[in-house]
Amino acid sequence: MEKFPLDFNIDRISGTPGRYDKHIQRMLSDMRGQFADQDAYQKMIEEGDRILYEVYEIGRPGIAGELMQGISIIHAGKVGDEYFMTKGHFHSRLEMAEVYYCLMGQGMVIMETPEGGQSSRELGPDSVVYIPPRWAHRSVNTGQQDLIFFFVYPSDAGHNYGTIEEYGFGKLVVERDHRPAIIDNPRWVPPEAR
Ligand code: M6P
Ligand code: ZN
Repeated sequence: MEKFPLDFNIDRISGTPGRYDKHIQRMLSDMRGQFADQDAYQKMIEEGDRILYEVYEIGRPGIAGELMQGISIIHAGKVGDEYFMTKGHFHSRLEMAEVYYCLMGQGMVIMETPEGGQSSRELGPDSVVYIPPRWAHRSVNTGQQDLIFFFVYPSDAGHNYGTIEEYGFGKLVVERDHRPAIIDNPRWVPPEAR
């Protein structure tokens, strides 16, 4: 019991948890090939690498029945007209679900099944999104401030980035007329045609 404290607080200003086991920072350079506008990506990289999002993990043993918790912070910005976003993943154990509780900011969760089914939900202060089993998920910051949300998922779910690294998601979230719009990803190939 003592090895894993059972509670923590979240700082309402910074969104960071009072304790965590792992702090992951994902850089623009970690997202090569993920943003549709490759020229805009290249230009941004040349101006200097930067942190796109951060994850604070509160660990538990990676065994059945345990839950992993944490906070994700996606910074505001765009590559071309596409908003900053996470890499996105399926769970290695595909049947495992996840819950997001948004504390601050504005964004979207883009979801996709292995068969190519598409869905999305909005994230805003105090909204909760349930990501059902089998749905890959990527979160996107469509606002001007950090998007900060709490997540919880089975500790043994694992992350599978494979097909998403190759094809991306079927939908992109871009700015159109000063507001977010969901458009088709030209690079995406339906699973049955891969
Ligand atoms: C969410 C959770 C985490 C995930 C993080 C970053 O907070 O789903 O499990 O690690 O987003 O997303 P990704 O792993 O796709 O880069
Ligand atoms: Zn997940």
